[in-house]
Amino acid sequence: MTKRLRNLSDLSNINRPRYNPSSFGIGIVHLGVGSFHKAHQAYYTDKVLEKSGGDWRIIGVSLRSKKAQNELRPQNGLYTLLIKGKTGTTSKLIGSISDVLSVSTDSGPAIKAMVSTNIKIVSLTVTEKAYGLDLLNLGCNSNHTEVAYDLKNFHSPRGVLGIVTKALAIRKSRKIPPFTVLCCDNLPNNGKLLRSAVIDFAKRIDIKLSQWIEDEVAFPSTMVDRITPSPTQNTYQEAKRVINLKDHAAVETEEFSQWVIEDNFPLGRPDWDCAGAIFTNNVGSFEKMKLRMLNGTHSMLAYVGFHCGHRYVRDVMNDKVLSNLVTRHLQIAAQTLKPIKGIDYNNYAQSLVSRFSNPEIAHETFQIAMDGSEKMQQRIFYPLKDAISLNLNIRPFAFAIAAWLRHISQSYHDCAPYELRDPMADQLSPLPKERSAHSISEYLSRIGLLIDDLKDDKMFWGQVSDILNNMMCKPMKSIVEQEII
Ligand code: CS2
Repeated sequence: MTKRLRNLSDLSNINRPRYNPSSFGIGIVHLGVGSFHKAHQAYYTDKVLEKSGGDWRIIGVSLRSKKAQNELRPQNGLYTLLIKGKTGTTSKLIGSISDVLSVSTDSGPAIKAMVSTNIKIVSLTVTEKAYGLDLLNLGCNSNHTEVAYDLKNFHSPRGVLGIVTKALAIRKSRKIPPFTVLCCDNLPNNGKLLRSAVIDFAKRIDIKLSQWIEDEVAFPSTMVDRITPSPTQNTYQEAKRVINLKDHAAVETEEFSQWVIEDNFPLGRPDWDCAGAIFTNNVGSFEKMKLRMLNGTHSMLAYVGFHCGHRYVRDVMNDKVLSNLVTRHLQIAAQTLKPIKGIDYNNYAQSLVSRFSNPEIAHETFQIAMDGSEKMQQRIFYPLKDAISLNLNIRPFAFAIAAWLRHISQSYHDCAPYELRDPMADQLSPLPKERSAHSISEYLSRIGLLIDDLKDDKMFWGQVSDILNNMMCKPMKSIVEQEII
Protein backbone atom coordinates (compact mmCIF):
# COMPACT_ATOMS: atom_id res chain seq x y z
CA MET A 1 0.00 0.00 0.00
CA THR A 2 1.33 3.40 -0.93
CA LYS A 3 1.72 5.70 2.08
CA ARG A 4 0.13 9.14 2.13
CA LEU A 5 2.32 12.24 2.01
CA ARG A 6 2.40 13.67 5.53
CA ASN A 7 5.79 15.18 6.33
CA LEU A 8 8.76 16.60 4.56
CA SER A 9 10.75 13.57 5.67
CA ASP A 10 8.44 11.28 3.64
CA LEU A 11 9.77 12.85 0.45
CA SER A 12 12.92 11.91 -1.37
CA ASN A 13 15.55 14.64 -1.69
CA ILE A 14 14.75 15.44 -5.31
CA ASN A 15 11.08 16.02 -4.54
CA ARG A 16 11.48 18.14 -1.41
CA PRO A 17 11.14 21.92 -1.55
CA ARG A 18 14.61 23.49 -1.58
CA TYR A 19 14.00 25.17 1.78
CA ASN A 20 12.69 24.09 5.13
CA PRO A 21 9.13 25.44 5.28
CA SER A 22 8.87 25.34 9.06
CA SER A 23 11.84 27.69 9.40
CA PHE A 24 9.66 30.54 8.10
CA GLY A 25 6.81 32.25 9.94
CA ILE A 26 3.34 33.13 8.71
CA GLY A 27 2.48 36.50 7.15
CA ILE A 28 -0.55 35.87 4.95
CA VAL A 29 -4.08 34.58 5.49
CA HIS A 30 -5.68 33.48 2.23
CA LEU A 31 -9.45 33.12 1.92
CA GLY A 32 -10.52 30.53 -0.66
CA VAL A 33 -7.78 27.94 -0.68
CA GLY A 34 -8.84 26.13 -3.86
CA SER A 35 -6.91 24.79 -6.84
CA PHE A 36 -6.35 28.23 -8.35
CA HIS A 37 -4.72 29.59 -5.19
CA LYS A 38 -2.55 26.49 -4.97
CA ALA A 39 -1.43 26.87 -8.60
CA HIS A 40 -0.93 30.62 -8.46
CA GLN A 41 -0.34 32.73 -5.33
CA ALA A 42 0.93 29.81 -3.20
CA TYR A 43 3.26 28.88 -6.08
CA TYR A 44 4.66 32.43 -6.34
CA THR A 45 5.13 32.59 -2.57
CA ASP A 46 6.84 29.20 -2.61
CA LYS A 47 9.31 30.55 -5.18
CA VAL A 48 10.00 33.57 -2.97
CA LEU A 49 10.63 31.36 0.07
CA GLU A 50 12.97 29.26 -2.03
CA LYS A 51 14.91 32.28 -3.31
CA SER A 52 14.97 34.69 -0.42
CA GLY A 53 12.99 33.27 2.51
CA GLY A 54 10.95 35.51 4.81
CA ASP A 55 8.03 35.08 7.18
CA TRP A 56 5.47 34.85 4.44
CA ARG A 57 3.93 31.42 4.76
CA ILE A 58 0.20 31.21 4.29
CA ILE A 59 -2.71 30.10 6.45
CA GLY A 60 -5.42 29.05 4.03
CA VAL A 61 -9.07 29.45 4.91
CA SER A 62 -11.73 27.46 3.14
CA LEU A 63 -15.09 29.14 3.22
CA ARG A 64 -17.64 26.54 2.32
CA SER A 65 -16.54 23.05 3.18
CA LYS A 66 -13.86 21.19 5.06
CA LYS A 67 -12.56 19.60 1.86
CA ALA A 68 -9.41 21.70 1.48
CA GLN A 69 -8.66 21.30 5.17
CA ASN A 70 -9.06 17.52 4.99
CA GLU A 71 -6.80 17.41 1.97
CA LEU A 72 -4.02 19.67 3.17
CA ARG A 73 -3.89 19.50 6.97
CA PRO A 74 -2.86 15.81 7.21
CA GLN A 75 -0.11 16.65 4.69
CA ASN A 76 1.16 19.63 6.72
CA GLY A 77 0.12 21.88 3.86
CA LEU A 78 2.43 20.10 1.37
CA TYR A 79 1.19 19.23 -2.12
CA THR A 80 2.40 18.47 -5.62
CA LEU A 81 1.85 20.96 -8.40
CA LEU A 82 1.90 19.27 -11.81
CA ILE A 83 2.83 21.79 -14.49
CA LYS A 84 1.65 20.71 -17.92
CA GLY A 85 3.37 22.13 -20.96
CA LYS A 86 2.73 21.03 -24.52
CA THR A 87 5.83 18.87 -24.41
CA GLY A 88 5.43 17.26 -21.04
CA THR A 89 4.84 17.62 -17.34
CA THR A 90 7.15 18.93 -14.64
CA SER A 91 6.32 18.97 -10.96
CA LYS A 92 7.02 21.05 -7.89
CA LEU A 93 6.37 20.25 -4.26
CA ILE A 94 4.91 23.41 -2.73
CA GLY A 95 5.70 24.27 0.89
CA SER A 96 4.25 27.75 1.29
CA ILE A 97 0.94 26.73 2.89
CA SER A 98 1.29 26.18 6.58
CA ASP A 99 -2.22 25.15 7.61
CA VAL A 100 -5.84 25.33 6.48
CA LEU A 101 -8.78 26.48 8.60
CA SER A 102 -12.40 26.07 7.66
CA VAL A 103 -15.19 28.52 8.39
CA SER A 104 -17.96 26.16 7.33
CA THR A 105 -19.24 25.95 10.92
CA ASP A 106 -17.40 28.74 12.75
CA SER A 107 -15.44 31.73 11.45
CA GLY A 108 -13.85 32.32 14.89
CA PRO A 109 -10.51 30.54 14.25
CA ALA A 110 -10.06 32.24 10.86
CA ILE A 111 -10.79 35.68 12.32
CA LYS A 112 -8.42 34.96 15.20
CA ALA A 113 -5.69 34.18 12.66
CA MET A 114 -6.44 37.36 10.71
CA VAL A 115 -6.07 39.64 13.73
CA SER A 116 -2.62 38.33 14.65
CA THR A 117 0.05 41.06 14.39
CA ASN A 118 2.10 38.67 12.19
CA ILE A 119 -0.48 38.88 9.44
CA LYS A 120 0.41 41.59 6.93
CA ILE A 121 -1.79 40.50 4.02
CA VAL A 122 -5.22 38.91 3.66
CA SER A 123 -5.58 37.68 0.09
CA LEU A 124 -8.68 36.23 -1.57
CA THR A 125 -9.70 33.92 -4.40
CA VAL A 126 -13.28 33.17 -3.51
CA THR A 127 -14.79 33.45 -7.04
CA GLU A 128 -16.98 36.30 -8.23
CA LYS A 129 -20.18 35.06 -6.58
CA ALA A 130 -18.83 34.89 -3.02
CA TYR A 131 -18.29 38.63 -2.55
CA GLY A 132 -21.89 39.74 -2.67
CA LEU A 133 -20.81 42.70 -4.78
CA ASP A 134 -23.30 44.93 -6.44
CA LEU A 135 -21.36 45.48 -9.65
CA LEU A 136 -23.83 47.94 -11.06
CA ASN A 137 -23.97 50.10 -7.94
CA LEU A 138 -20.40 49.43 -6.78
CA GLY A 139 -21.15 48.52 -3.22
CA CYS A 140 -22.25 45.50 -1.23
CA ASN A 141 -25.40 43.74 -2.32
CA SER A 142 -27.52 43.50 0.82
CA ASN A 143 -29.85 41.02 -0.91
CA HIS A 144 -26.97 38.55 -1.19
CA THR A 145 -27.69 35.77 1.32
CA GLU A 146 -24.35 35.91 3.14
CA VAL A 147 -24.15 39.70 3.17
CA ALA A 148 -27.66 39.88 4.65
CA TYR A 149 -26.77 37.23 7.23
CA ASP A 150 -23.53 38.97 8.22
CA LEU A 151 -25.22 42.36 8.60
CA LYS A 152 -27.56 40.78 11.15
CA ASN A 153 -24.97 38.53 12.79
CA PHE A 154 -21.83 40.61 12.75
CA HIS A 155 -20.61 38.92 15.97
CA SER A 156 -20.16 35.70 14.01
CA PRO A 157 -20.05 36.35 10.26
CA ARG A 158 -19.76 33.62 7.63
CA GLY A 159 -19.41 35.49 4.32
CA VAL A 160 -16.39 37.21 2.81
CA LEU A 161 -17.39 40.82 3.50
CA GLY A 162 -18.43 40.01 7.07
CA ILE A 163 -15.25 38.10 7.90
CA VAL A 164 -12.87 40.71 6.41
CA THR A 165 -14.73 43.60 8.09
CA LYS A 166 -14.92 41.81 11.44
CA ALA A 167 -11.17 41.09 11.46
CA LEU A 168 -10.45 44.73 10.54
CA ALA A 169 -12.81 45.93 13.29
CA ILE A 170 -10.97 43.84 15.90
CA ARG A 171 -7.58 45.11 14.69
CA LYS A 172 -8.87 48.68 14.92
CA SER A 173 -10.14 48.15 18.47
CA ARG A 174 -6.80 46.61 19.50
CA LYS A 175 -4.84 49.35 17.73
CA ILE A 176 -3.15 46.83 15.43
CA PRO A 177 -2.39 48.32 12.00
CA PRO A 178 -4.68 46.86 9.34
CA PHE A 179 -3.59 44.11 6.96
CA THR A 180 -3.55 44.78 3.24
CA VAL A 181 -6.53 43.22 1.45
CA LEU A 182 -5.43 41.60 -1.81
CA CYS A 183 -8.29 40.54 -4.06
CA CYS A 184 -7.14 37.96 -6.64
CA ASP A 185 -10.45 37.26 -8.37
CA ASN A 186 -11.35 37.97 -12.00
CA LEU A 187 -13.12 41.28 -11.49
CA PRO A 188 -12.42 44.66 -13.10
CA ASN A 189 -10.42 46.93 -10.75
CA ASN A 190 -10.81 44.18 -8.17
CA GLY A 191 -9.07 46.12 -5.37
CA LYS A 192 -11.22 49.22 -5.81
CA LEU A 193 -14.36 47.14 -6.13
CA LEU A 194 -13.72 45.17 -2.96
CA ARG A 195 -12.72 48.37 -1.15
CA SER A 196 -16.05 50.04 -1.94
CA ALA A 197 -17.98 46.92 -0.95
CA VAL A 198 -16.15 46.56 2.39
CA ILE A 199 -16.59 50.27 3.17
CA ASP A 200 -20.26 50.11 2.22
CA PHE A 201 -20.73 47.01 4.41
CA ALA A 202 -18.86 48.60 7.34
CA LYS A 203 -20.98 51.77 7.06
CA ARG A 204 -24.04 49.68 7.88
CA ILE A 205 -22.27 48.40 11.01
CA ASP A 206 -20.33 51.39 12.36
CA ILE A 207 -19.60 54.64 10.58
CA LYS A 208 -16.30 55.20 12.42
CA LEU A 209 -15.11 51.79 11.36
CA SER A 210 -15.93 52.51 7.74
CA GLN A 211 -14.06 55.83 7.94
CA TRP A 212 -11.02 54.05 9.42
CA ILE A 213 -11.10 51.49 6.62
CA GLU A 214 -11.36 54.28 4.08
CA ASP A 215 -8.35 56.08 5.58
CA GLU A 216 -6.12 53.22 6.60
CA VAL A 217 -6.66 50.03 4.62
CA ALA A 218 -4.87 49.31 1.33
CA PHE A 219 -6.72 47.30 -1.33
CA PRO A 220 -4.25 46.88 -4.22
CA SER A 221 -5.73 45.64 -7.49
CA THR A 222 -4.31 42.59 -9.23
CA MET A 223 -4.58 40.61 -12.42
CA VAL A 224 -4.09 36.90 -11.93
CA ASP A 225 -3.79 34.32 -14.66
CA ARG A 226 -3.13 30.60 -14.85
CA ILE A 227 -5.49 28.06 -16.39
CA THR A 228 -6.17 25.50 -13.68
CA PRO A 229 -8.74 22.77 -14.25
CA SER A 230 -10.32 20.98 -11.30
CA PRO A 231 -8.15 18.05 -10.24
CA THR A 232 -9.37 14.57 -11.17
CA GLN A 233 -8.37 11.01 -10.24
CA ASN A 234 -5.77 11.28 -13.03
CA THR A 235 -4.17 14.20 -11.22
CA TYR A 236 -3.84 12.20 -8.00
CA GLN A 237 -2.53 9.13 -9.86
CA GLU A 238 0.05 11.19 -11.68
CA ALA A 239 1.21 12.88 -8.47
CA LYS A 240 1.54 9.46 -6.85
CA ARG A 241 3.79 8.31 -9.68
CA VAL A 242 6.00 11.37 -9.21
CA ILE A 243 6.42 11.36 -5.42
CA ASN A 244 5.76 7.70 -4.64
CA LEU A 245 3.23 8.76 -2.05
CA LYS A 246 -0.50 9.43 -2.13
CA ASP A 247 -1.19 13.13 -2.42
CA HIS A 248 -4.81 14.09 -1.77
CA ALA A 249 -4.12 17.76 -2.46
CA ALA A 250 -2.31 17.55 -5.80
CA VAL A 251 -3.20 20.14 -8.46
CA GLU A 252 -2.46 20.40 -12.14
CA THR A 253 -1.99 23.59 -14.10
CA GLU A 254 -0.47 25.02 -17.27
CA GLU A 255 3.10 26.32 -17.65
CA PHE A 256 2.06 29.93 -18.26
CA SER A 257 1.31 32.15 -15.31
CA GLN A 258 0.96 35.88 -14.86
CA TRP A 259 0.48 38.12 -11.85
CA VAL A 260 0.23 41.89 -12.22
CA ILE A 261 -0.05 43.75 -8.92
CA GLU A 262 -0.45 47.33 -7.77
CA ASP A 263 2.37 48.00 -5.33
CA ASN A 264 0.50 49.20 -2.26
CA PHE A 265 1.39 47.11 0.79
CA PRO A 266 1.87 49.38 3.84
CA LEU A 267 2.98 46.48 6.08
CA GLY A 268 5.31 44.99 3.45
CA ARG A 269 5.00 42.05 1.08
CA PRO A 270 6.94 39.05 -0.21
CA ASP A 271 9.35 39.76 -3.09
CA TRP A 272 6.85 38.29 -5.53
CA ASP A 273 8.70 40.20 -8.28
CA CYS A 274 11.65 37.84 -7.92
CA ALA A 275 9.16 35.05 -8.66
CA GLY A 276 7.99 36.77 -11.87
CA ALA A 277 5.15 39.03 -10.70
CA ILE A 278 4.92 42.46 -12.34
CA PHE A 279 4.32 45.51 -10.14
CA THR A 280 2.68 48.44 -11.93
CA ASN A 281 0.19 51.26 -11.43
CA ASN A 282 -1.60 50.19 -14.56
CA VAL A 283 -3.22 46.96 -13.31
CA GLY A 284 -6.66 48.05 -14.55
CA SER A 285 -5.58 47.87 -18.20
CA PHE A 286 -4.05 44.42 -17.79
CA GLU A 287 -7.13 43.19 -15.98
CA LYS A 288 -9.39 44.54 -18.72
CA MET A 289 -7.28 42.83 -21.37
CA LYS A 290 -7.43 39.52 -19.56
CA LEU A 291 -11.12 39.72 -18.68
CA ARG A 292 -12.19 40.64 -22.21
CA MET A 293 -9.79 38.51 -24.23
CA LEU A 294 -9.10 35.42 -22.11
CA ASN A 295 -12.17 35.21 -19.90
CA GLY A 296 -14.69 36.66 -22.37
CA THR A 297 -13.58 34.24 -25.07
CA HIS A 298 -13.51 31.43 -22.50
CA SER A 299 -17.15 32.05 -21.58
CA MET A 300 -18.25 32.26 -25.21
CA LEU A 301 -16.41 29.07 -26.19
CA ALA A 302 -17.65 27.27 -23.09
CA TYR A 303 -21.34 27.87 -23.91
CA VAL A 304 -20.95 27.20 -27.61
CA GLY A 305 -18.51 24.30 -27.14
CA PHE A 306 -20.55 22.57 -24.45
CA HIS A 307 -23.61 22.59 -26.71
CA CYS A 308 -21.58 21.25 -29.62
CA GLY A 309 -20.77 18.26 -27.41
CA HIS A 310 -17.18 19.27 -26.61
CA ARG A 311 -16.19 18.34 -23.08
CA TYR A 312 -12.86 20.17 -22.97
CA VAL A 313 -11.58 23.51 -24.21
CA ARG A 314 -8.87 21.69 -26.18
CA ASP A 315 -11.62 19.82 -28.10
CA VAL A 316 -13.22 23.14 -29.02
CA MET A 317 -9.87 24.33 -30.35
CA ASN A 318 -9.47 21.15 -32.41
CA ASP A 319 -12.77 21.86 -34.14
CA LYS A 320 -11.92 24.17 -37.06
CA VAL A 321 -15.20 26.13 -37.19
CA LEU A 322 -15.23 26.65 -33.47
CA SER A 323 -11.61 27.74 -33.35
CA ASN A 324 -12.43 30.31 -36.05
CA LEU A 325 -15.21 31.59 -33.80
CA VAL A 326 -12.67 31.85 -30.96
CA THR A 327 -10.33 33.88 -33.17
CA ARG A 328 -13.19 36.16 -34.19
CA HIS A 329 -14.06 36.84 -30.56
CA LEU A 330 -10.43 37.47 -29.55
CA GLN A 331 -10.03 39.98 -32.37
CA ILE A 332 -13.12 41.99 -31.54
CA ALA A 333 -12.42 41.92 -27.80
CA ALA A 334 -8.92 43.30 -28.51
CA GLN A 335 -10.39 46.17 -30.52
CA THR A 336 -12.33 47.39 -27.48
CA LEU A 337 -9.08 47.92 -25.53
CA LYS A 338 -6.80 50.93 -25.28
CA PRO A 339 -3.13 50.21 -26.03
CA ILE A 340 -0.89 49.03 -23.20
CA LYS A 341 2.78 49.93 -23.52
CA GLY A 342 4.80 46.82 -24.36
CA ILE A 343 1.76 44.64 -25.16
CA ASP A 344 0.84 43.54 -28.66
CA TYR A 345 -2.76 42.30 -28.61
CA ASN A 346 -2.19 40.09 -31.68
CA ASN A 347 0.60 38.27 -29.88
CA TYR A 348 -1.55 38.01 -26.77
CA ALA A 349 -4.40 36.53 -28.81
CA GLN A 350 -2.05 34.02 -30.40
CA SER A 351 -0.69 33.00 -27.02
CA LEU A 352 -4.28 32.46 -25.81
CA VAL A 353 -5.07 30.25 -28.81
CA SER A 354 -2.01 28.20 -28.00
CA ARG A 355 -2.89 27.97 -24.29
CA PHE A 356 -6.52 26.99 -24.99
CA SER A 357 -5.23 24.30 -27.38
CA ASN A 358 -2.83 22.71 -24.86
CA PRO A 359 -3.54 18.97 -25.29
CA GLU A 360 -2.30 18.24 -21.76
CA ILE A 361 -4.90 20.43 -20.05
CA ALA A 362 -8.33 18.90 -19.55
CA HIS A 363 -10.33 22.05 -18.81
CA GLU A 364 -14.05 21.34 -18.89
CA THR A 365 -16.32 23.67 -20.84
CA PHE A 366 -19.00 22.93 -18.23
CA GLN A 367 -16.72 24.26 -15.46
CA ILE A 368 -16.22 27.57 -17.28
CA ALA A 369 -19.93 27.78 -18.14
CA MET A 370 -20.81 27.92 -14.45
CA ASP A 371 -21.88 31.15 -12.73
CA GLY A 372 -22.52 33.08 -15.95
CA SER A 373 -24.64 35.68 -14.17
CA GLU A 374 -21.54 36.69 -12.18
CA LYS A 375 -19.22 36.68 -15.19
CA MET A 376 -21.05 38.06 -18.20
CA GLN A 377 -21.01 41.74 -17.26
CA GLN A 378 -17.26 42.19 -17.04
CA ARG A 379 -16.48 39.68 -19.78
CA ILE A 380 -19.11 40.51 -22.42
CA PHE A 381 -21.48 43.39 -21.54
CA TYR A 382 -18.82 46.02 -20.74
CA PRO A 383 -16.74 45.30 -23.87
CA LEU A 384 -19.98 45.29 -25.86
CA LYS A 385 -20.75 48.77 -24.56
CA ASP A 386 -17.33 49.98 -25.71
CA ALA A 387 -17.73 48.19 -29.06
CA ILE A 388 -21.00 50.07 -29.63
CA SER A 389 -19.44 53.42 -28.87
CA LEU A 390 -16.44 52.64 -31.09
CA ASN A 391 -18.75 51.56 -33.91
CA LEU A 392 -17.25 48.07 -34.05
CA ASN A 393 -18.86 44.86 -35.23
CA ILE A 394 -21.10 43.78 -32.35
CA ARG A 395 -22.17 40.45 -33.83
CA PRO A 396 -19.59 38.37 -31.82
CA PHE A 397 -21.04 39.76 -28.57
CA ALA A 398 -24.60 39.03 -29.72
CA PHE A 399 -23.49 35.47 -30.46
CA ALA A 400 -21.87 35.05 -27.03
CA ILE A 401 -24.96 36.38 -25.22
CA ALA A 402 -27.30 34.18 -27.24
CA ALA A 403 -25.16 31.11 -26.44
CA TRP A 404 -25.28 31.97 -22.73
CA LEU A 405 -29.08 32.35 -22.85
CA ARG A 406 -29.36 29.08 -24.74
CA HIS A 407 -27.38 27.45 -21.90
CA ILE A 408 -29.69 29.01 -19.31
CA SER A 409 -32.71 27.68 -21.22
CA GLN A 410 -31.68 24.09 -20.39
CA SER A 411 -33.27 22.96 -23.64
CA TYR A 412 -32.10 19.45 -24.42
CA HIS A 413 -32.82 19.38 -28.15
CA ASP A 414 -29.13 18.97 -29.04
CA CYS A 415 -27.56 17.65 -25.84
CA ALA A 416 -28.01 15.43 -22.80
CA PRO A 417 -29.73 16.93 -19.73
CA TYR A 418 -27.44 19.09 -17.58
CA GLU A 419 -27.77 21.18 -14.45
CA LEU A 420 -27.69 24.97 -14.62
CA ARG A 421 -25.01 25.91 -12.08
CA ASP A 422 -25.46 29.56 -11.25
CA PRO A 423 -26.10 31.38 -7.97
CA MET A 424 -29.03 33.10 -9.74
CA ALA A 425 -30.39 29.91 -11.31
CA ASP A 426 -33.83 30.46 -9.76
CA GLN A 427 -34.18 33.97 -11.17
CA LEU A 428 -32.67 33.08 -14.53
CA SER A 429 -35.07 30.24 -15.31
CA PRO A 430 -37.27 30.14 -17.21
CA LEU A 431 -36.29 32.30 -20.14
CA PRO A 432 -39.17 34.44 -21.46
CA LYS A 433 -41.41 32.34 -23.73
CA GLU A 434 -41.46 35.02 -26.34
CA ARG A 435 -37.81 35.54 -27.22
CA SER A 436 -38.20 38.87 -29.00
CA ALA A 437 -35.60 41.66 -28.86
CA HIS A 438 -37.75 43.56 -26.37
CA SER A 439 -38.52 40.64 -24.07
CA ILE A 440 -34.87 39.55 -23.87
CA SER A 441 -33.57 43.00 -22.93
CA GLU A 442 -36.50 43.43 -20.47
CA TYR A 443 -35.73 40.04 -18.90
CA LEU A 444 -32.03 40.84 -18.42
CA SER A 445 -32.69 44.23 -16.96
CA ARG A 446 -35.47 42.90 -14.68
CA ILE A 447 -33.04 40.46 -13.08
CA GLY A 448 -30.47 43.24 -12.72
CA LEU A 449 -27.90 42.04 -15.23
CA LEU A 450 -28.11 44.73 -17.87
CA ILE A 451 -26.10 47.94 -17.97
CA ASP A 452 -28.72 50.66 -18.55
CA ASP A 453 -27.38 52.15 -21.76
CA LEU A 454 -27.56 48.77 -23.53
CA LYS A 455 -31.22 48.23 -22.82
CA ASP A 456 -32.72 50.20 -25.68
CA ASP A 457 -30.43 49.10 -28.50
CA LYS A 458 -33.19 47.44 -30.57
CA MET A 459 -30.86 46.46 -33.38
CA PHE A 460 -28.49 44.64 -31.05
CA TRP A 461 -31.23 42.76 -29.16
CA GLY A 462 -32.79 41.91 -32.51
CA GLN A 463 -29.57 40.11 -33.44
CA VAL A 464 -29.49 38.29 -30.09
CA SER A 465 -33.11 37.28 -30.52
CA ASP A 466 -32.52 35.88 -34.05
CA ILE A 467 -29.46 33.90 -33.04
CA LEU A 468 -31.13 32.59 -29.87
CA ASN A 469 -34.29 31.51 -31.67
CA ASN A 470 -32.14 29.51 -34.04
CA MET A 471 -30.12 28.02 -31.20
CA MET A 472 -33.34 26.90 -29.48
CA CYS A 473 -34.42 24.67 -32.33
CA LYS A 474 -31.33 23.67 -34.30
CA PRO A 475 -28.13 21.92 -33.26
CA MET A 476 -25.50 24.40 -32.07
CA LYS A 477 -22.90 23.06 -34.48
CA SER A 478 -25.03 23.91 -37.53
CA ILE A 479 -25.49 27.44 -36.24
CA VAL A 480 -21.78 27.98 -35.79
CA GLU A 481 -21.22 26.65 -39.31
CA GLN A 482 -23.68 29.21 -40.67
CA GLU A 483 -22.07 31.94 -38.61
CA ILE A 484 -18.51 31.27 -39.72
CA ILE A 485 -18.60 30.87 -43.47
C1 CS2 B 1 -12.26 30.71 -16.52
C2 CS2 B 1 -11.15 31.15 -15.57
O1 CS2 B 1 -13.69 29.35 -15.23
C3 CS2 B 1 -13.58 30.43 -15.81
O2 CS2 B 1 -14.50 31.24 -15.84
O3 CS2 B 1 -12.44 31.68 -17.51
O4 CS2 B 1 -11.11 30.40 -14.42
C4 CS2 B 1 -9.78 31.13 -16.26
O5 CS2 B 1 -9.37 29.81 -16.53
C5 CS2 B 1 -8.74 31.81 -15.42
O6 CS2 B 1 -9.15 33.13 -15.17
C6 CS2 B 1 -7.38 31.80 -16.10
O7 CS2 B 1 -6.50 32.62 -15.42
